Amino acid sequence: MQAQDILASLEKAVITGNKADSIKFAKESLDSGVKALDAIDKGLVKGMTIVGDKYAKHEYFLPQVLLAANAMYGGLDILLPHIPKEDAGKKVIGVIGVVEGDVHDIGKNIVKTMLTAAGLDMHDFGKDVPIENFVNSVKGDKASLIAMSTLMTPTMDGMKAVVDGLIENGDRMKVKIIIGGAPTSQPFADDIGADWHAINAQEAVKKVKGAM
Ligand code: B12
Repeated sequence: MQAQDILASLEKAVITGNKADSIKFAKESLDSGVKALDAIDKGLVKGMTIVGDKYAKHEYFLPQVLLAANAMYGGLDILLPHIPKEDAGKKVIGVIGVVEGDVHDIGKNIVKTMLTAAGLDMHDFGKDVPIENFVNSVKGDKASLIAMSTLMTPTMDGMKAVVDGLIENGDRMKVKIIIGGAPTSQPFADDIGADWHAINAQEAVKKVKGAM
């Protein structure tokens, strides 16, 4: 099978919510020398973007989206361990999580893996993370990077609450803050006093590695 066909099969596996195929073609992509990151970006993520569009147009409903997410995770479980890792000597400690009220964690998990592969020591707080867990991470986890994700508009304010909490407890200047997820942007990051916004995991690595 050609690389192009494998990527198209991964995309289709997510769109149709077929976890078995997602796993099968993820393995096939590795066997055929397709880079894990390409299989994720040009296969699985592409499929999930189409699922998102269909959901927005009411062509898909939550059960289909759940099946698609499940299929996406099937492929990710195979591919993420194959992202090449850098050995970065003394490690920067980072914490990452999805802000309170939001359970969308697929993108966060990709960003976590990419930052880990880039040599950071990432502590994963998971999803629906209380504000104070992020705020206390500088003292508790010795974090010098906080990465926050949200895909929902109503939960964006949680990011500002984290920045405000860090200012209040005197830790804001000890930590860099990067945010991401579809409703966020660099102007929003500037507005709430975060350091960076990144559109995807690759850009997150570039911004963090460039500065830290
Ligand atoms: C899959 C999905 C679900 C799954 C989530 C499964 C899971 N484990 O994550 C399920 C079915 C559970 C779900 C539930 C809901 N969902 Co939903 N969901 C989606 C969908 C279709 C895809 C999201 C996704 O995984 N994309 C693929 C990943 C790889 O992309 P990504 O998350 O954007 O991540 C990339 C970048 O954003 C960035 N990034 C992400 N995080 C971070 C963090 C940092 C630090 C950085 C630097 C970068 C970064 O890098 C990532 C990788 O490159 C989106 C539609 C869409 N177009 O996004 C709706 C969407 C996000 N959902 C939506 C809604 C409304 C809901 C529900 C409220 C629905 C309901 N009525 O119950 C619930 C949420 C419940 C809750 N409290 O959280 C809305 C949000 C609208 C809004 N703006 O507020 C969307 C946009 C759909 C829509 N058009 O209405 N959903």
